[in-house]
Amino acid sequence: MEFLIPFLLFSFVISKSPVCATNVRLSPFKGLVCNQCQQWCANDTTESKQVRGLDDFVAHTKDGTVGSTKPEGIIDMTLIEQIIDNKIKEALQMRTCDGAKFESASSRNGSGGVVVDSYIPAVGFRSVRCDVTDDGENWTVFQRRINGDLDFDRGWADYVRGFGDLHGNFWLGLEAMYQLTKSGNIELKISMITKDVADYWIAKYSNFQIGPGSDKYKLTVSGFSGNATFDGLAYHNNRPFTTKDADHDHYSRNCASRHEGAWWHHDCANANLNGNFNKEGGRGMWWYDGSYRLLVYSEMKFRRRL
Ligand SMILES: [Ca+2]
Repeated sequence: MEFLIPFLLFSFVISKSPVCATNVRLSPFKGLVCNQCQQWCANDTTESKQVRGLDDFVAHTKDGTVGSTKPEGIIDMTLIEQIIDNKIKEALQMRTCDGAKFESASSRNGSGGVVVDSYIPAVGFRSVRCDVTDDGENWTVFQRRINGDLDFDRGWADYVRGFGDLHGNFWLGLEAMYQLTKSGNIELKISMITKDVADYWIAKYSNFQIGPGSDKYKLTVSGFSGNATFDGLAYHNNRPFTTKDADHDHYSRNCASRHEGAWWHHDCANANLNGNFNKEGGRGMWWYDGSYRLLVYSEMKFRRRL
């Protein structure tokens, strides 16, 4: 998991230099690294003054930068670390792609997506992938499958926490999806490419929300439009999420095992976008329109309704 790497680095560095940890604490996210902090820290460790000017210091964190002017009187690096940590959380709180500014096409990773940093309560620091080229509007992607390199046949804990690589195949995680959609007024878009004739399908839903863990991350979805030949999610409205090791469906056995795809199963499914990328038939990755229409690409994303 790429999310873990910065924190492992953080743990290593802080153990060597706890006094000058500020720039390390800032480092998990690109663009938030305080290049000056190490020097300030080295110069000031013997002094003790009040913290002033810190608001100005971090005023630009929302833009992904940290002010370059040293905050006056800052000496207590532990206190600074705590305050900056809170300021960053505040700045990144529940950040999705809606408000993100993208400097230029060159900041994109080459496949129509940009990764931005977020802080999600009950989840922690998490990056999210933004789709910025599909129709010129910013969507927060929570499921992406571009090839069969990543195994999606996983259990409950993985689907709650999330897995994969934001630059490739991934599932953002049900808890993050709940937190980021619980305010309501969210719409959903699914982009798909069929395997047989390479049709590019869009399925949009004007209303989308994921419920809390106490409701097994129930799906709320309605208001279908788009050129997909069938409304594959209507059957799943108000259904809790089922994985192969957590059965919340109406089927006598387990739908996620039957279709090798965790989903908001009913009895069982009209869509199986987490199915096995490399399989045909009911265990594959498909959208139902009278038959299992196998897919070679899927991207599920949401945004605040305009
Ligand atoms: Ca069942």
